[in-house]
Amino acid sequence: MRIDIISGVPELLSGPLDHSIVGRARKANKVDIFVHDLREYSTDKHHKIDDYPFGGGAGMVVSPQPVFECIEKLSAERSYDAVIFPTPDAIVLDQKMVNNISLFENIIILCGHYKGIDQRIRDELVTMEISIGDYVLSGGELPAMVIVDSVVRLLPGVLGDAESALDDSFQDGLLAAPVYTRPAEFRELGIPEVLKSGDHKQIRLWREEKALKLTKERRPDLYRNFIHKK
Ligand code: 6GU
Repeated sequence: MRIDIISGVPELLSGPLDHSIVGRARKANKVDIFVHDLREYSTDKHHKIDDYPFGGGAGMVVSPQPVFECIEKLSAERSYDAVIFPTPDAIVLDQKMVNNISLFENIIILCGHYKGIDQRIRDELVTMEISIGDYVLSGGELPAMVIVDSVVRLLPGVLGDAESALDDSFQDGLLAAPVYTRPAEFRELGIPEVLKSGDHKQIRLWREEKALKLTKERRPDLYRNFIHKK
């Protein structure tokens, strides 16, 4: 998979893309990720990428010129399965959408900043708009990293068998059961006996029971869905 990220603040992206699972996946060529500085595409003499909103109002709006030129340049080189725009006024990302995005070959993620982006960019270039939850962030860079991380970990060969994504919370529609590591006793705090039993069937049953209980308590919406699908 190839991911092109377009941003007016590319500095925000370097940490998350260079470390941990995403960083390793890039080094192992399981994914190609390129960051494009929107300012480099601006024809303005001060490399401006935004301007005042028509009709007035607070904040600046990302201009169409640099975004159109950047996306047109990329699109001339290969075809893209999706141009994703992270924005709070969109449907909220879930694991099913992440799974679908992970099947794409080439995607663009366009990070907006300030008050928003010129609507003509959304009308003409963006094919998928995604929110990461019902709260407001200052820009699209952190949401873009959320999308990249959630997608990259699903790509073939990125996670080892031991850390298989199929065991993730949400992959079966339930929250994950608690986990423990050594020591089995820490400051007089023990762990559930069954996890030390070596009885894999009992361990599986214990985890299923915990997952169901947690989901019912914390996410009744997911729980109802899970019960209905059964
Ligand atoms: Cl995708 N962008 C911004 N700026 N804020 C958000 C969001 C996205 N999702 C939730 N809040």
